[in-house]
Amino acid sequence: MTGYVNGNVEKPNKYFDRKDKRDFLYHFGFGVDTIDIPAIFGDTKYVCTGGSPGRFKLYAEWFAKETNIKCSENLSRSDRFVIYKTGPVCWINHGMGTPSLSIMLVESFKLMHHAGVKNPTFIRLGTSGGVGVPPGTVVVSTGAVNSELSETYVQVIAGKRIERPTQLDSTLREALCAVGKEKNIPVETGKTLCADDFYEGQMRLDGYFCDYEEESKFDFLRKLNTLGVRNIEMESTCFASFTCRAGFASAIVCVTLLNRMDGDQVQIPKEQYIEYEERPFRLVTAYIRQQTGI
Ligand code: R2B
Ligand code: URA
Repeated sequence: MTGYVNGNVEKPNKYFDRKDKRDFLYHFGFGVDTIDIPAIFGDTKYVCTGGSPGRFKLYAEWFAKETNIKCSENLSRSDRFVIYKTGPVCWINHGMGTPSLSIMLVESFKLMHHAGVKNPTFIRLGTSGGVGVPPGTVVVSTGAVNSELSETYVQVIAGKRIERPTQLDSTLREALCAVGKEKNIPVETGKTLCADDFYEGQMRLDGYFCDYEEESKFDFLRKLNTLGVRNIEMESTCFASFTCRAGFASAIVCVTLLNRMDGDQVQIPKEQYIEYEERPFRLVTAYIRQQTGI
């Protein structure tokens, strides 16, 4: 666990913070020299993230309305990610899959560093497929499992496999679960499988390709369930590993859109979909408001 800290922002890279080369966050479209990062982001306490740009705009607007705090314009100057700020909460989408998420996290960590934020909490609010839990369940992850079913995030650097731990903060998880109970939101805890794709990687039968049989799909889902996996998404190992490595408390709160034991297609009436999407938001917002008093 060398290089892992708890509490303060670690500055792991001696190259990016040089006086002669002022840092530019390419996928956010701004840098140290183009905007006043400490003035805009210096009071951040929470970075809430999830896949879809539209959902994160909506979450920021809902939060602003609920707390009577002004919602910023989209602060991103690139079309890769959106960034909204409502007081101490930054809302940034991360796209789909770990490569996209990893870019967003690295630039967010650098953003927090340049802003002088010492101890931000990162929370992923996402969607997922349930493994033996009813649709609409909010799974607060106890750990993240990769596509080879090991609790590590694998990075390949200079042609070498590097395995990093995927720990999440248990205090934060317990606090979130307590809020969920209080708010009557159906919450479960369990491991989350981080798949490398949506179709074959999650053993769906509705992809374009499928060279396995239906029984193998169910064998796999049952195996996952036995291992304590309660949902499947596509970012958890990277999210857990990066935040843990930087020493930031983090949690993954994903609503299940379907029970994969019952099917593969995600086909939910719009109203129902919006209500499901609201659940992680309601839970996380209540937690943040409880912690900050806003
Ligand atoms: C959940 O939903 C997306 C795929 O539909 C992916 O980003 C994920 O983790
Ligand atoms: N996201 C996923 O990755 N899988 C699902 O089944 C639903 C949402």
